[in-house]
Amino acid sequence: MVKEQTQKAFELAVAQYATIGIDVHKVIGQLNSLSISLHCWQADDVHGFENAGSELTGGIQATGNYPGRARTLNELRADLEKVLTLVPGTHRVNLHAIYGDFGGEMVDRDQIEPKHFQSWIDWAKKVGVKLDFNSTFFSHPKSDSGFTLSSPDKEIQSFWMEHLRRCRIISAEIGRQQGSPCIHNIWIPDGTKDRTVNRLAYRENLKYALDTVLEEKFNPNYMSDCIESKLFGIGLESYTVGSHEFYMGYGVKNKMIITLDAGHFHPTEVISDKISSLLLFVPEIMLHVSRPVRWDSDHVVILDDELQHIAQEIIRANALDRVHVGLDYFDASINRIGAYVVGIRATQKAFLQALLEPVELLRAFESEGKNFERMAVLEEMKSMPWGAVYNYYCEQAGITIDYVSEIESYESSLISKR
Ligand code: RNT
Ligand code: ZN
Repeated sequence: MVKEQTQKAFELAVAQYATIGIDVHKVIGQLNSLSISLHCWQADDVHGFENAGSELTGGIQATGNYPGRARTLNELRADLEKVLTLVPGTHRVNLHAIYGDFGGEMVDRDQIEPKHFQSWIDWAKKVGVKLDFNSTFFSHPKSDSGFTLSSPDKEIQSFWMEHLRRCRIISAEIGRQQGSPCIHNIWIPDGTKDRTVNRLAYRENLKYALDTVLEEKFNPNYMSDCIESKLFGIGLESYTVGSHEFYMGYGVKNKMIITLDAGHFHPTEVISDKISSLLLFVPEIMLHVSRPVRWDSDHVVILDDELQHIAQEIIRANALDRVHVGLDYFDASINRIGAYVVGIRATQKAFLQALLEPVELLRAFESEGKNFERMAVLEEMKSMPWGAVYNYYCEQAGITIDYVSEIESYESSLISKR
């Protein structure tokens, strides 16, 4: 139900955007078609359900010990369902291999099968979301050496190749059943703490492992792989096998989806500027929208400049259909449902603002050399009433804009009892 106040503010906004040639109703339709892939791992600080005590490794860290993390499949699904009631739109859920339904058994990474994810597929259908997938190359004794697919130890390397092989089969089965391609992300933590004299050798190993496993082809209507680079991990500061150059080369050569994680570059380097380049050379891009604070800290996404630039670059490149938008952060220091909702809302707001931009007008200024005019309009856009549009978008979809108190009551009635 749209409140009177929301409706009034919206109507004023529609009129104001009309003066710069923007059709707000059309924009709402475009925004509504943006499915954001929600990372299941924010709900439980990247623990997964393999065996209760497993420690998070691989150079990533969830800091904080806010009470109430999801400890079981049911708790995690309940949390995700709650999140989905608090944001407009139809979204996706991004699983990791360690989140399988293993029924209390120890199923090792080289043993997982589609049947371990059938209850997720059924759940997703019931809840009305599509699933994406990730191989899990961390938090396992066989990754403790710092190497997985790039390992010089043939036994370790084949173990992880088998994991990758199975994850692709699982992804394809998910995609087949859900009638939408499951995007399967490959990120490995491989690297070294100190300087290595074998930079080339590990990369050759990684290339060999990927070449071998990816030789098996799947129906693109069922699944597509994407590859995610990184700068460094905690304890792996000096060398990362899967660097940006490695995967950019690999992705361009093999026409693969490249994953850009906002936290995986130098502190002043931004992914927003990479989008228009990559789009010329790879078929699609997967985004891991994250917020690095000095390092790949995986803070909750907020509506900051870089998020706005990312959305603007995609919209200005008219590439919404070639970019998969996923979230990737894990803040264990605050209410985890709230962390999801704030990040999703921020992402939607960034895209909304980008869609409301009078890009043709701005381009006309630019081609005439009217750079002051371009700057002025860009500045004025920042205080246009896009917030009124977002509130209307929520309420007309039956979503409350008072999500804070909703989350507080979910916390006091459910989460606090965990
Ligand atoms: C790690 C990568 C990776 C993970 C998830 C859990 O630096 O960003 O995407 O965050 O797979
Ligand atoms: Zn990531």
